[in-house]
Amino acid sequence: MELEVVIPAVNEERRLPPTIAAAVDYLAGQPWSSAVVVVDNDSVDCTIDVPERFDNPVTPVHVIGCSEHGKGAAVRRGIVTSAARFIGFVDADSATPIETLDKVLPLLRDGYAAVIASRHISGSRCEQETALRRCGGWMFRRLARLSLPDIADTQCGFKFFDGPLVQNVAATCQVNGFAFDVELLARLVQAGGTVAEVPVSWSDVPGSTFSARRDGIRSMADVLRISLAR
Ligand SMILES: Nc1nc2c(ncn2[C@@H]2O[C@H](COP(=O)(O)OP(=O)(O)OP(=O)(O)O)[C@@H](O)[C@H]2O)c(=O)[nH]1
Ligand SMILES: [Mg+2]
Repeated sequence: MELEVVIPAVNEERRLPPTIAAAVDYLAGQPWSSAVVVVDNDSVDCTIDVPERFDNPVTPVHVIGCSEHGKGAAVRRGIVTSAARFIGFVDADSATPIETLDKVLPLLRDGYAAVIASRHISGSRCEQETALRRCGGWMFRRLARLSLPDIADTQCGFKFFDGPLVQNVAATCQVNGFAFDVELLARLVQAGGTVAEVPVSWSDVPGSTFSARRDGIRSMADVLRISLAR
């Protein structure tokens, strides 16, 4: 299989259907093979029933579980269980349009280890959230630059990778929360991989699972730990 799209999801029965519908619609129109896998963490709503509604022979859609909690753990589970040539993840909220893949796949085929959507480079458009999120995001980016000085936005929920390379690296990662992207990208770069950022037209979507207080503090601590461990 050419491309597997992982969607980490917890209690996403409302945001997931339009996201999978758009992904399947886009992927079915491509000349290469693909599949969608939702990685659920004990959702208490009907999240696990959503994927089968979209399953089809051209673009299979299925759901798997994850014993460890957190977005990072879920994305890693999707990565290590895939056998695709290219593997990536998108958030359940469709904040980044799936058509961004038009720019991503050619770069992966050119040999980039990771191609990631970025809200902070020239050409991107970002309809940004509250002042608290903007301020937290700014601080997080400063800390992330200690590990990844050349990457403007490590946190956009739309990243695609060389499959075998990311599988090797993901198996060594440990951060389970929202800062996992920094660890994964830093280890890819340490392994000799190159990262390309593509500008994105990003829109804030209501229903975020990210809590500035709970996840923000943990993410700052994780990103600091990642940079100190280098
Ligand atoms: N499986 C799993 N998925 C998670 C977990 N925490 C978050 N997610 C998913 O990870 C994605 C994160 O997206 P959002 O909730 O939009 O959070 P965000 O994009 O970091 O923050 P915003 O900028 O507010 O949108 C969503 O698809 C969530 O359902 C978790 O513990 N387990
Ligand atoms: Mg989001």
